[in-house]
Amino acid sequence: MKKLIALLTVLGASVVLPLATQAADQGDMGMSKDDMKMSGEHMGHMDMAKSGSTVTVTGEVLDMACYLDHGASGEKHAGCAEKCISSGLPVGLKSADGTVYLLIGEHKPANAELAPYAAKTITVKGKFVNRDGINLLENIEIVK
Ligand SMILES: [Cu+2]
Repeated sequence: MKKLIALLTVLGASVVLPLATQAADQGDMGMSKDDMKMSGEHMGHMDMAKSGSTVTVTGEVLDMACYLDHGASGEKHAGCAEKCISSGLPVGLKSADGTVYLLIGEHKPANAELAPYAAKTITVKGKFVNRDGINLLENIEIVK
């Protein structure tokens, strides 16, 4: 445990988080043991970001319905993704490290703004939260 905290401190201190504008605070991150295990095994650098911090993430805009159902993403699925997102289905962002985030606005959907970017790569700024293994970026702003 001490070793892990030391590692996180090093990562946080050395801006190894290319996608996060704000690295996690050093030290205990308020995570349970299970969260820690998960970040080590499955998650990229981004996940070192502290829940509640503002981050900037670049990734592909996903239609979560088709992505979760049959892994649909990319160019070939762009048309369907745009339809699905326009219709109000959940929107995601898949970063280069493979981490997927749900995207929402400030207590409202962001689908209308995001639909034109379906299957395209954009950069989004928002408040990062992770609960029960699910990543959320809220109050999002499309940076580019
Ligand atoms: Cu779709």
